[in-house]
Amino acid sequence: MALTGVLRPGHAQVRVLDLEESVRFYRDVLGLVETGRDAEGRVYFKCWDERDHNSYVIRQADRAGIDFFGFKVLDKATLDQLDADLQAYGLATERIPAGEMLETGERVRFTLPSGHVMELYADKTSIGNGLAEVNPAPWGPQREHGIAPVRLDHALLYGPNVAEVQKIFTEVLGFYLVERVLTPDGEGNVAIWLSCSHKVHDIAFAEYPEPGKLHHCSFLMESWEQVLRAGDIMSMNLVPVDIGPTRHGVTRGCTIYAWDPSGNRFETFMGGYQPYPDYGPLTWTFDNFGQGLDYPQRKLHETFLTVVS
Ligand code: M3P
Ligand code: FE
Repeated sequence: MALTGVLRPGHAQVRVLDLEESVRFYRDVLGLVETGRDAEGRVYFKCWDERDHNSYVIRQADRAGIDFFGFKVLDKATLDQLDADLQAYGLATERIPAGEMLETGERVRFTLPSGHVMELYADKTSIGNGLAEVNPAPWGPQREHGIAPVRLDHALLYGPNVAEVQKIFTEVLGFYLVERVLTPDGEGNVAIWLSCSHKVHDIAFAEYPEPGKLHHCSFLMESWEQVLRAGDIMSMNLVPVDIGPTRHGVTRGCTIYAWDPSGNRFETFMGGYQPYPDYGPLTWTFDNFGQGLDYPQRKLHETFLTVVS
């Protein structure tokens, strides 16, 4: 098997200002599947075609933003090895016991120099996608409720020390650099897109003075038509849209950025290409950042640089 180590983005825990309003938004407008609530009051969701119990967890708080972002790794031996590797690299790690999140095994938690809390875990209960495992239908009723993305695809996080973050992902966690936007002097990167798979990004970072900020969590749609339909559903529900529908030059992803009721940006997205680890990174110069963000309009939208949660 070629896919080992870190498999994929597994979960994000995001803060919301009004829990029940947010549940209605994520369940009925974004069309996630509610899978549970815990004693702390957190509400758990998954996308319809994900099999593990949860991928997006919300918690009520007095400010929006992201608590942590977690990656699923192949197995327990991989988890222990990556924990040791992170410590050998000089990062402090912490073990969160199994069951602290519903249906989720032990997690290894660490904080990046960008201020973001990351987690690795090997186990989360598979509850399936509602379709049979023998002679399955291609989709079921859950795909028809709200926007209904197929999976949590990636996140873009804003914070300081992106060069150090890149080293941790590429030298310890087995990711590779897919694309980057250079600083105006061309000496460093203002933003990086990293993959642990055949996807164009599993996580991305942009340089920003304040640590630990969320730019967006991204949800995968199956087609451009489904992205446009997502835009229709956003407008029917008066969801504030930030950018799009359009195409990013970076990653070639077709996108809409919009905000949840608490001001957490999310993305409905499809497309891109399929990179391999032996491809060198694609580079965007700072003067083409606008094309990187919004290829048709060639516009470096102000909100992209300044609005985070
Ligand atoms: C993405 C994404 C740039 C933004 C690109 C964004 C270059 O690829 O998935 O959100 O500004
Ligand atoms: Fe994105």
